[in-house]
Amino acid sequence: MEVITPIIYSDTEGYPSAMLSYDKQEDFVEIKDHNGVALRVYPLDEYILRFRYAVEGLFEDDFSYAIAPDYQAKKVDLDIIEEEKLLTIKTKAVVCKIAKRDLRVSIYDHQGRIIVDDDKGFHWEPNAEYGGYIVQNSKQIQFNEAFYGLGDKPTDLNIKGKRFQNWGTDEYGYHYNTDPLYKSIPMYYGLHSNIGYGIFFDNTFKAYFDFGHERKNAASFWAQGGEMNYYFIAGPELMDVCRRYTLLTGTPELPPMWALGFQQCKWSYYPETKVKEITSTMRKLEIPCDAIYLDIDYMDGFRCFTWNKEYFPDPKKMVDELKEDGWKTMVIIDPGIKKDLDYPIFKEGLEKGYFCRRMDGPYVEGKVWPGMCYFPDFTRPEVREWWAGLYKELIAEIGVAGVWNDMNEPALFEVESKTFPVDVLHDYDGHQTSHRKAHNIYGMQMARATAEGVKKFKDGKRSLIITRSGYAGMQRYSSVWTGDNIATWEHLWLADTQAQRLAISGVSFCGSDIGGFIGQPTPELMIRWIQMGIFHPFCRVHSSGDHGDQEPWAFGDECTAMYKKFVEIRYQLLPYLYTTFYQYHKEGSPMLRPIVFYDQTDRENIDRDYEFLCGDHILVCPVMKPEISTKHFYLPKGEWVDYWSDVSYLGNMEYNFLIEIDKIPIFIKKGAIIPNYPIQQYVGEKTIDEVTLNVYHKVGTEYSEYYEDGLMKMEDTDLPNLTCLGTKIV
Ligand code: NBV
Repeated sequence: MEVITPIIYSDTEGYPSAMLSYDKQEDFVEIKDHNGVALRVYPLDEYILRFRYAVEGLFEDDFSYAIAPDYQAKKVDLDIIEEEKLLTIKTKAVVCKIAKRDLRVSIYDHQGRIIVDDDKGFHWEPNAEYGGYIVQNSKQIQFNEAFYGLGDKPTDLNIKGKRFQNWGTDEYGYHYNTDPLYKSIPMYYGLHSNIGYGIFFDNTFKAYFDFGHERKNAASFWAQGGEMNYYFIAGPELMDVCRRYTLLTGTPELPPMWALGFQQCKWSYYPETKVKEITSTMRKLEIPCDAIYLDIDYMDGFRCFTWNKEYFPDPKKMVDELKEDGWKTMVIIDPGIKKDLDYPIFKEGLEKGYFCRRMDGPYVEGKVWPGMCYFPDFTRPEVREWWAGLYKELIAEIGVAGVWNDMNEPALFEVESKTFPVDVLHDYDGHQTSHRKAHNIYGMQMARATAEGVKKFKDGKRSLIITRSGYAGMQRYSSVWTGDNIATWEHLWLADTQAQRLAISGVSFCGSDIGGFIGQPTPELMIRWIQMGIFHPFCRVHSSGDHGDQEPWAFGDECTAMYKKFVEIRYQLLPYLYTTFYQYHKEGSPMLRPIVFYDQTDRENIDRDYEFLCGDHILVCPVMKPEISTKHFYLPKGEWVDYWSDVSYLGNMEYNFLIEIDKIPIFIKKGAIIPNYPIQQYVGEKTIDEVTLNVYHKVGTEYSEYYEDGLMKMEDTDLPNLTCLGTKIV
C-alpha cells in the first residue's frame, strides 16, 4: 500500500475559515470568510478562471505587466449554486466547487472528472522581515500526473518531482538543473487521465514551484509577497491551454521574414574589417545569412549608444554597405549606464532623475562592463520613453536593423546576489515598490522600451529585438535566447528542452547560442547543433570567442558543406516557418511542440523530450550523442514520411533508424503540404514569384496552412482545392 506523507501544518500559517457570504458582481464573484479573507473568482471566458485572495479583505491595485493590454475578457453566463456544503460556479467548460467550510477549490469538467483540486489550497504566512504575507497555494497531485512549463528551466521536459525558483539570474555556464536562470515565467501545466490544464501564478516576487518534491502528493506555488493571484486555464488539450495562456499574455507582431533567417554572432566582431571579412566569406561560400551582430566591443568604453571610432570609424557607411549585400546589422545594448559626467546619456539621466535609487536615497551603483554604472528605472513610463528616444541615432541615422538586450536581469559583477539590493525603489508604472517585486520584470520592461524605440525610428516597420531576461508576457516585445550555455552534448539536449519549454510558456520566438557560448564544439557537435537549430524559431550562432571560432568554415571543408546544406534547408522552409509564426501570432499556437502536446493520449509521450514538432507538420528528432550509427526514435500517432528518403512510417511505434552525420532525422506528416522558397543568400535577395508546394500525398484529409505576408495569396493560384490559408487534398 502506498504510504501517504502526512501534511504538517506550520504554526505560523493562516488559512481561510468558513464562508460568510458571497456576492455576484459584474466581473467576479466575491466570497468572504469569517476572518476577513476575501476570494474573487473572475471568469475571463468559459475556460479561464482567475482567483485572487486578500488576507485582510483588501485587494491590491489590479495591475499586471504580464496580461496583454488588449486582452478582452468575454461575457460569461455563470451558473451559481449554493448548497449546504458547497458554492458551485459553473461555466460551459468547467465546474468550480468552493467548500464553504474552508474555501478550498476543486475544479471539474462537466463529466464530473476532477481537473485540479486544492490540497491545502490558499494559505499564508506573515512576512516578518518585510511586512505583508508569503502567499501560498497547494494542489493535490492526481494519479500519474505530469507537469510542464516554467520557461527556461534547464531540465527534463516533465518537471514532476522537482522544485524551482523564479528570480531572474545571470548564470554563466549553467548546467542541467541549475535554477533559477534568466527568465521568470510562473506558468505550468498539469496532465492526468488525458486532462490538461494550466496554472498561471501572476506574481512577480521571488516565487517557488514544487511538483511533489517536498510532499509527494502536492504541487505548490508560493511567493515572498504580493497577492495570491492565479489563473486556472482549462484544456483539456494541452495545445488549447497553451493557446489560451499565450493569448492572455499576448503574442508578438509578425517579425520581418529576415528575422527568421540565419544569424551570425560572436563576442565580438571588431574592427570593421573583421565584420566585413565574416560577411564576405559567408557570401563567397554561399552560406545564406541575414544578420550580423556587434557585441559590446563596438561601443566606446562599453558606453551604450556610442561607437568605438577606432574600430568603426564610419558606422553608417559600414551599415549601409552591409545592407547593400543583404545584411542586417544588430547591436547589443545593456542596461548599465557608465557613471561618467562627460557621457551625455549619463548626465541627462542623472539630471532628469531617471536612474534607480536605494530606499534611503543614493543611486544603486553596480559594476558591469563599463565599470561603475547607474541603471534606468524601466518601470517608469517617462524613463521608457527616454530610453526609446536614445535609439534615434542607431536606428534612424545609422540604419541598425534591430537590438539585442543583455545583462538585464539586471546582472551586476562582484556582488553575491549578482543583482540589485532588494531595497531599490521602482515606479512600477505608478505603483511604487521595491526591487523585491520589480526584479523579475526589469528585463522585460527594458526590452519593451527598446522595442518601442526601435519601432518609432523604423517608422513603425517591423524589426527584431532579443532579450536575455524577462517575465511572462515578454514575448509581446521581444525574441529570446537561452543565455550562456556550453559547447557540450548535454547542452545540445538542454537547448532542445529549453526551447520546447519556452515555446509552451508563451515564448515561441526562442533559440540557443548554436554551438555553445562557452567552449569549442567538436565539428560533430557543431553540425548536430545546426541541424537542430534550423528548426528553432530564433536561429543564431554565438560564442564567447575565447576558445576558437564558430563560423561555418571553422571546422573544415566537410563541415562547411554540411553547415551550408542545413542553413539552405532553413531558407527553403522560410514560408513554412513564417506560417508557423503566423499561427503563433494569431492563435497563440506554440511554434515548437513537445510530442506530448501533439498527442497527450499516448502515455509513451509523457516524458519524451528529444523529438519535437516544428509547426503542424515537421517532426524533428535531433541526434544528441556523438558517433552513433543507429538510434531509436518513437514516431507519434499518424503516418510520417522520411524527409530524406520519402519512405512512409506508421506512428505509435518505435524504430531503429540509421544515423548519418549529414542528416538529421526529420519526418513530414503524411498529407501535409510544405511550402518551399528557392534558396536565397538572404531574405529579399530574390523576388519570389513562385513557391514550391511539396505535397506529401495521402489518402484522406490533412489540413495545411500557408500564410504569405504580402501579395502572394493562395486564392491567386490556380491549384485545385486550395483556399487562402488552407489546403485540402483528398
Ligand atoms: O556581451 C557579452 C556577453 C554576450 O556575448 C552573451 O551573449 C551574454 O549572455 N554577455 C553575456 C556578457 C558577458 C558574459 C560573460
